Amino acid sequence: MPVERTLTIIKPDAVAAGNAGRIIARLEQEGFTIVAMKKLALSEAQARGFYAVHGERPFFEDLVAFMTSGPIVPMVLERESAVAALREVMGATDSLKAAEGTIRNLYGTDIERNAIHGSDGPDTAEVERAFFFSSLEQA
Ligand code: 3AN
Repeated sequence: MPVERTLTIIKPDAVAAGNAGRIIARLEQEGFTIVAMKKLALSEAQARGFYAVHGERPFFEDLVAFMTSGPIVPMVLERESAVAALREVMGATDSLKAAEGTIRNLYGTDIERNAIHGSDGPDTAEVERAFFFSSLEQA
């Protein structure tokens, strides 16, 4: 099993609710190493850029508004099979359908306010890591 890196974001709902620390602790328990981490607020242009692949979807404007509604905590995580392992611990996109005990089940509200983002594949992970962190920050 290859050691991989992926990108996660603790979203504005989870940061505002004071759940960032609990989510970080859970990720460490699940065997992820935090390679890089910061707290920031996305501008509207940055949020549009990050979610550009969803630009034509009906929920895009709401998604941009939500992701710019408060600070977020992006992190680069490392683990064996990090991309798939993170998707598993996050749970389904819709928090209301996420399996018991997953991060979205525990800390999310619905399909939009779902507490956490995780890259959906190794190629996406590379692009998304570079969006938030320089190569020096991920060394
Ligand atoms: P995931 O984050 O599980 O990879 P994607 O990539 O399909 O899910 O969607 C990106 C983000 O867009 C989701 N995290 C969620 O916040 C939002 N989203 C996806 N589908 C919907 C929807 N039908 N209504 C509102 N927001 C959505």
